[in-house]
Amino acid sequence: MSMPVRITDRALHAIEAKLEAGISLDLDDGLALFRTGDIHTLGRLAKAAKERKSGKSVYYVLNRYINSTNVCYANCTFCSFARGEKEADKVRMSADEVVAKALETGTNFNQIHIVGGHDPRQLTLDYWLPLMRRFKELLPHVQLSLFTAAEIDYMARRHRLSYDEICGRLREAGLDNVNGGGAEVFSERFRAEVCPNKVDAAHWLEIHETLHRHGVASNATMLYGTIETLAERVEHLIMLRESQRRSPGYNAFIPLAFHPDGNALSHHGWTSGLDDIRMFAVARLMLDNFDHIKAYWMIQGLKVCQLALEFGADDMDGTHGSTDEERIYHSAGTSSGQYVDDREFRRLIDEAGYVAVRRNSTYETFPPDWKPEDGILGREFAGVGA
Ligand code: V47
Repeated sequence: MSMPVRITDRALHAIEAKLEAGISLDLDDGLALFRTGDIHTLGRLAKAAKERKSGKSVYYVLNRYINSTNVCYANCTFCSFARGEKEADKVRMSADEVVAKALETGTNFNQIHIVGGHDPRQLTLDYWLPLMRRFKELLPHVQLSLFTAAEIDYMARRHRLSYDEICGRLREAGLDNVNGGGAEVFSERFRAEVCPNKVDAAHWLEIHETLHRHGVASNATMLYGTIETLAERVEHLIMLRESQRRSPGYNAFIPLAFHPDGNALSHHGWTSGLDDIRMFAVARLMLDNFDHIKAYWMIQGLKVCQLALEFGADDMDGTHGSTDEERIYHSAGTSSGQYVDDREFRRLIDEAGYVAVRRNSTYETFPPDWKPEDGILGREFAGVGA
């Protein structure tokens, strides 16, 4: 005999009815979800929403992750990664070094993920366009997931190009996907205090919408756990949902838990496991037009990310090359290592009762043992506009 489902928070009854009728949730619903003490119902609703989108599939990618420069003058107060030109531990890779790093452990991977600082000597089209073309020649099976909208805004202003022009040039050179960073929290109050020198919310959204019109897919993020209010979190999610309606092309949303070591916001400390889990679930329920909610092991740790699969997440990102040096989260105190084997992703996904599916940046899928010699297979998830 099955047990009746017990909902202890009445607000969740109305939300469940809306979800079943396919009605998007509003600000008050989002606040009720963040505040509910009925974490089990929250998880059940988010898991059901995930399964309506992608059934039993949970995705991972064989990836090369590179931070090509940590020189940055944006001075965001949450950041522990940025270095100035004269600091001894600045890292600025030449194009040859970036290529060598990507190839360090062979060619059997499907994505290169690169983000870096606002570095006047590296963040130029003269550096990036030839490097992107070189990657496409050497590794035609690999998708390029490069930059954030903040970096694209920086390059556009430097070269005095419109967003339309720069997105067109980057697409032509082989850009497949743009990473979700730089979004932080869209609230003007938050940005004025935390990241006043970075692209504002309207321009961040405009860049992503322009990329989508050029056929470049993208991700979106939110940095949570500092000075933002719960209402600002929900408003951020609603702004992303509206942007996806105007110009579809976002694949995944990734909640970025604040890491406090070595930055000016350290006094906010670490996010809690419950806050992390709620963040995944609320994102899944608010973002009804995003296919994927990504739980990135390097950020919340493998254990929380596996639990996130019970709370609406359907993607664990993936491997880094074995010697790669991710710096954004490692300089801010993450205890995740640099490398997790793809067998470990499959084991964790399988143990959670899901089917592990290997993907690339735009969610084209591959058998686990796929190799570049096998040629491109499968297009179950078409990526942009899917
Ligand atoms: O915009 C920086 C964040 C972002 C800290 O698209 C921090 O798959 C927490 O773009 N604590 C850049 N967060 C990283 C990024 C990204 C990350 C993971 C997945 C994807 C994707 C993209 O990193 C920045 C900022 O929001 N960040 N410092 C910190 N101390």
